[in-house]
Amino acid sequence: MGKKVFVFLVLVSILVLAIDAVSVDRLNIWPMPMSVSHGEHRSLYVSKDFELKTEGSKYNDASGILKDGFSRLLDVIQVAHVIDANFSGIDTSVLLQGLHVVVLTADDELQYGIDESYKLSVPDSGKPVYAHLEAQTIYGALHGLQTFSQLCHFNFTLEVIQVPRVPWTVIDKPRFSYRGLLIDTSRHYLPLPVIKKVIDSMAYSKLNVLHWHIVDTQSFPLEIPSYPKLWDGAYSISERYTFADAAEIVSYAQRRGINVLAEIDVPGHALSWGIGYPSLWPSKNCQQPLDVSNEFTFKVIGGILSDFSKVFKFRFVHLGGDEVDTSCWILTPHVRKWLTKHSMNESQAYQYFVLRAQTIALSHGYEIINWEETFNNFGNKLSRKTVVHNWLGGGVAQKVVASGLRCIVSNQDKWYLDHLDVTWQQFYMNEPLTNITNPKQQELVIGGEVCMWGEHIDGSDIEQTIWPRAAAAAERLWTPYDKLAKDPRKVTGRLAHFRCLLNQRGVAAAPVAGPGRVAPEE
Ligand code: CP6
Repeated sequence: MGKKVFVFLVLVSILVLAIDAVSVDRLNIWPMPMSVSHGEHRSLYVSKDFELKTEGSKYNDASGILKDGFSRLLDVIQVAHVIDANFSGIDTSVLLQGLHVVVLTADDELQYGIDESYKLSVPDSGKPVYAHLEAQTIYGALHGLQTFSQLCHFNFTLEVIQVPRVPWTVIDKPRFSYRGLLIDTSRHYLPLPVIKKVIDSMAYSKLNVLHWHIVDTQSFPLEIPSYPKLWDGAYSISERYTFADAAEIVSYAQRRGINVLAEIDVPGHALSWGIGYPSLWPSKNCQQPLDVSNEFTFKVIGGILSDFSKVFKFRFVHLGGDEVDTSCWILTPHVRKWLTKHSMNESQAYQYFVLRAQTIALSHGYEIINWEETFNNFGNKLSRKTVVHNWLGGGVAQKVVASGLRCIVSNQDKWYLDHLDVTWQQFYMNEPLTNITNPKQQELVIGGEVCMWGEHIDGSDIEQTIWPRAAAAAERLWTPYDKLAKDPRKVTGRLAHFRCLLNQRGVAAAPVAGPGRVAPEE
């Protein structure tokens, strides 16, 4: 590169910087980190040979999680598009040569409550210049890579990727350990590539639990090796997941720092179980709830949970327990007889069922998540290892934590993605600790989850139904309370930017605002 060209480049950079000063004026990081500081006037340019260094890490990356994460980073910041940039003549002090990642924990076990913190810095000088990322765990480091990707901007004039406003220091960790998204593969089958894409997009907004509502009344798409006729309840032979598919999803998610929470919703929401094993139905006319009087019911639950424990390594399993209508139990003669023999009424039988399922899950090493009706009906009987999953509107979280149990928040009027009329602003403003002031009780709210129930969506529109609203909740769950906007209008522009980022990365996120562009003051 000649001297003239270089001078021209510098002039153009100054111009671009002037434009940037206006257009990159706000911090476009989503979710907002705990602490961010940056410079004003200087940019670095990402070298086309941008490399990963790992000296000093205890973590040896035998599984390649970091290497793959770094390679995805290069993809999303579109390093490959910098085909014309020939930096050979340029001062290397403005070139970012790579990222030095130090991970302090050797193992790569992903589990509830692991350390997800990271510290990211991009200096404004050095010879050569490296960005630094330090994390306790590989999964904290992956969050740091996501943040770094959001500091990178494609500069259309220079056709380079730049990190504006160096130096950067980001210190970050999540507010809540459980940041979930529910998908429902019973109401509509979701092909594996669709699920994987949902997992990719979760990682962009630092969500960390994929709650897989696998089966329900409408279909049973998953192969269960112990009871191979269960997936006779699938819609068709092509709308099924093999057990190996499930393992593949778990591994795909784990490599992106995302836990998979498997659910079997019992005793209601389980009609499809009886397609392959009709004796799970109380009778032909009473196909749910599952037959509480039949020992086979609990053998099947035991078989499923035993199989689950081989692939779903998350500490929790979800046992549902919601919307149980027991009325046809008493209309079924052999069930009624059984109830009389055991001196149980219907609601006692519901309790017996849920508690027995809990005991089976505990015997396979799981802690349990149950929908809130179980707490509302017999909260004091639930295992102390239960996490109560809120969804109704009654503000149950307050009561759950007062009773000493843990809670996950998903109120249907605020965090149900299938409610299309709920805006991203309402998602953003849903505060999990509403009316919970005691710090000990606050700790029992382990997080929250947005729910993409599948009655009215499938692979064709799941992305734009989830995004950008799930991202609004993701910030609520990640960012420290005092850094959250009190008025969602303050974050419209930044969310619009994140939504655009999702679009660039191939995720069909819907628009954030109404017609036209987002006003600069928003
Ligand atoms: N399926 C299951 C559902 C719902 C629940 N459980 C649900 C209920 C009401 C609304 C949306 C979803 N479709 N198994 C409740 C937890 Cl509005």
